[in-house]
Amino acid sequence: MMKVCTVLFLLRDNEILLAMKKRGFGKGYWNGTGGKVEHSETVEQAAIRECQEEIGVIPTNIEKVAIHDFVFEDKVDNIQAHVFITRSWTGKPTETNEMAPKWFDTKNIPYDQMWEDDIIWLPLILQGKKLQTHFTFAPDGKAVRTAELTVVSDFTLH
Ligand code: 8OG
Repeated sequence: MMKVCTVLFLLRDNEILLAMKKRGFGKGYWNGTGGKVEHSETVEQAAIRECQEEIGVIPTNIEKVAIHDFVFEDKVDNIQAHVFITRSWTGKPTETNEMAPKWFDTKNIPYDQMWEDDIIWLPLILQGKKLQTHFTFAPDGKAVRTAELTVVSDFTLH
């Protein structure tokens, strides 16, 4: 089985909004907002809904910048994560039960408190690239075992 998820980053000037995940999968990591795509919605709708639920912001004009395939050696459920960025939204980032948002300078991203793969791809996203990737993770679900990255001009789903 594959679970389709979203990750969305707000950007302004030279800053990126990260949010500390307070519960669930990825707890204790800084990340974009996001979660599982429900049956009744598109991936884009899910990215917007999750952002609203998790930090009280409604993004406008989201742009897809990556599709990651995350394969977990010990789990039945692999993840396909669709990553978006936006520079426009309404509302002010606010802490909720799920996440605590904070602005970071893009030169000072706390990669040591993020998913281990993020340092491999997020810098490329911040350079304006679009990526399709395939990562495998060790049985602990955290350590990156293999990484394949392709820079794309368009996305293909398989
Ligand atoms: O709904 P749930 O809490 O399970 O969502 C998990 C979130 O974590 C979802 O937004 C996808 C995201 N996520 C992973 N793996 C990774 C990863 O390796 N890097 C980043 N940045 N996000 C990830 O599940």
